[in-house]
Amino acid sequence: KQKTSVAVPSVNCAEMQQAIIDRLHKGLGTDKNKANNKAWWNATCQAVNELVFEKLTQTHQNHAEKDTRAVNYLSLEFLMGRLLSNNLQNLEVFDVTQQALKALGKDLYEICDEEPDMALGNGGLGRLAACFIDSLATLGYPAIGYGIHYEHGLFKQEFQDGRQIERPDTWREYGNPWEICRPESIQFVPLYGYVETVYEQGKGSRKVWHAGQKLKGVPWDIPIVGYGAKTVNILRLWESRSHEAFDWDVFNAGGYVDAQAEKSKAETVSKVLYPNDSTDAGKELRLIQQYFFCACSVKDILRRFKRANKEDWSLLPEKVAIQLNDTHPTIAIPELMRILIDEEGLEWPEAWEICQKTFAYTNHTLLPEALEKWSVALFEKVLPRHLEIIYEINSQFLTKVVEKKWPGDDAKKSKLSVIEESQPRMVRMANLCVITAYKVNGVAAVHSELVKTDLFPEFHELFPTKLVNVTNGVTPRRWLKACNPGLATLLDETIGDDWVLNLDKLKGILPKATDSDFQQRFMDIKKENKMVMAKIIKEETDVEVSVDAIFDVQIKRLHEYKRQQLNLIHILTLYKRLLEDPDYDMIPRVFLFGAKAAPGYHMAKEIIFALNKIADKVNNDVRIKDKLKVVFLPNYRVSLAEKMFPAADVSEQISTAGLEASGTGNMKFSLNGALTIGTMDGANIEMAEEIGAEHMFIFGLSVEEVKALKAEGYNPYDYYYNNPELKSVLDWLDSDFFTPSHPGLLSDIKRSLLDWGDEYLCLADYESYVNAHQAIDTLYRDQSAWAEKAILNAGAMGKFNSDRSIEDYATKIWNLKKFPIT
Ligand code: 26Q
Repeated sequence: KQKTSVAVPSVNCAEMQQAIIDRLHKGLGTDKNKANNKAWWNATCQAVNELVFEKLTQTHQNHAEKDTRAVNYLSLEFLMGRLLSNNLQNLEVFDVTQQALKALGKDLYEICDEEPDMALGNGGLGRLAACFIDSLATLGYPAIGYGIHYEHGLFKQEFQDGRQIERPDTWREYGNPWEICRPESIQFVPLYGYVETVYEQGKGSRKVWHAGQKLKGVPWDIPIVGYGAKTVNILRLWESRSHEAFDWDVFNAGGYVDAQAEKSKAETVSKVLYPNDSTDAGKELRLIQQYFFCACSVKDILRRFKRANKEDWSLLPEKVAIQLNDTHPTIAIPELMRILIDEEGLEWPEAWEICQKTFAYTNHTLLPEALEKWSVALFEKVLPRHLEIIYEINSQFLTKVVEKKWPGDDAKKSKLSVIEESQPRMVRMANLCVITAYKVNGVAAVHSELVKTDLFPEFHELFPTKLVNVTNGVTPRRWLKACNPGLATLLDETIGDDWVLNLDKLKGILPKATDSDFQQRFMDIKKENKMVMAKIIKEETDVEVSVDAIFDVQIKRLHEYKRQQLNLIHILTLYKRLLEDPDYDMIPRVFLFGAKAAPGYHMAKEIIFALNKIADKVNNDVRIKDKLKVVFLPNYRVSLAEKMFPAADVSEQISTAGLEASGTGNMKFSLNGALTIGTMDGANIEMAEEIGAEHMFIFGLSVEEVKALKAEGYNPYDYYYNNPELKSVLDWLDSDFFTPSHPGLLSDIKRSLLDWGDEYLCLADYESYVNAHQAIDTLYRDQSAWAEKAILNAGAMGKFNSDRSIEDYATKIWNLKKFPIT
């Protein structure tokens, strides 16, 4: 097939060589004989930047000139991973650069491995934001990502005697070639203090917030190169510094030391990413982080708007869409109200109308404990004026909207109120979002339905067109083309190379699913990827694994609802069978895990510990003849994920039905030719629609069955006593078999599954999970049948690409038009 892509490399090999050498000399003050790989990496990045900055300026000028409508994506997290290989891909200069470096005696893959991950996110939500800004740039939409320039991203994970230890992440320790500081766009952010009501003759009153502290926000821009490199958007990350002039008052009052203390306090605001991927109860610093970056971003948006539109505020909703990535940036709503009313002098009704037309909100969770709440007292202390505004929004909503619909119904009012009348009183951020936003979306079809029926049913009655669905997707540039060059090349040769921009083209391989030549090539690529992985496993954990084994992979944050513990008890089941019958007939399996636990999440850490202890035992047990291996790779992160997805045979997507909003790893696995063992949850359901459920290993209770079982009263002991194999495996955890001379170290896992109620129904799904694994074993014995299904999986992933998600947002929510760069 011919090449269908449009762009030609903007540089040739000789020019790229020269550019890299130049950057070594002029940018880094070294030369090719002295430079280490880090320096080569840095020089290569700088050479790439010369291509990027040109397009960045072009894009910026185009957008500014035409004052186009743009979307502003506000997110506390952008889990970018590495940028060099991605930028090379998107600029379509990867091959040229590889040749250039080769001529200089360097290997591009090794150079790329020098880059520290930009881990400014926890997991799914943060990685989704990163995929979305890639797609926005690729599709040519005017967009800015706004976030925090954390000095330390998500902690680095190490294991000590099987237990997780957290170490600080230092991605920026020696600078970062991708970011540009923009001191010309700094902003100042007030905090604390009190609100004064100022009465003016004939004009009524106005509010003045006298802040007790002010922070300086310094923007760092990361260029986001779209594939084909026509549009280069930016990710703008705010770093907090002290507001010198403000602190000088302290200084001049003789408080030199106090002023220094103020300075380091200000700098803590952007110091570290909170490592929880569900709410971290009420930490003041987290609220300040949220307000700090929202205030900087809203001011930045308004500055740009004013430059083009003077003060015609009614135009704001036409020019600006603000997307809130979960409730974390909700404070942007009262902040916009505050600026419009207190600083720009608008009346409440007009300001409120503008806000309602500007904000949209994405919900990512149904877990009740993950719905964000802040105590009223904390709000009053940190953001007194915002609390007043929230009270006013709430009071108007309750009297004008809820009272109209349900007159005299106080129960409805207290349920829908932004203020929860608990002890202490709390501000419910999700309610504020749903009341204000013109659209609210869930992230997969089933999740969006549950948002309507279970999470916000009354809001759905009040605003029947507000709640919509946009199913998540992943960028095929990073998650196929860059991470799996073998498969990408096979696709290029089979269906042409424009699948990268139009993933529906993958359908083109479906007719090849039964073609034995194609099957062979597909499986050979998988085997090569497994060999790369096996080498990493050996280096990282000293465990030897065979690439003839099934690589069965579960990689995601550690959470009880994601049910790594169900995987664990299945592993114990196989191990027990092997010990009882050394000839037990099974295809060798390698169970691979990668997961970080929130540092304060006890049970998650216990599960990591247990898996590591089981791994020690299993991997060193000669009796089972290498039929079983368990590997927990430390420090799971984007760059490691890029090596694991392409090497997987089996994808574990086993959350309790109704609890995983979407999942996005599930898509990456399938795209790279792994088969899914999964529940009917999140996007798994839509994947089954696209692939055909018969080509997946679906097991377990459905959402409806989960509800029914919980309603009738679930008792895990019923399953324990009725299934002797399950009972023996759970009892095993009480022994000292896995923790010699320390019985009971793994008992909490058993207790959580029995005495503490097994909230996530592991025992209810156990039997059907074990059977699904049996079916995997059976299918794998027929390599051709396996290959056929793997191909059918990859070929059906067209829908799950983030370009489609972004087109959905653009049409259903943002009303955004593409903007061709000239
Ligand atoms: C909130 C308050 C205080 C501290 C931390 C947090 C916090 C941080 C991160 C709460 C939640 C998160 C992250 C949530 C998340 O990643 N959700 C996942 O989003 C994915 C993208 O939509 C979905 O695919 C997953 O199903 C969902 O779990």
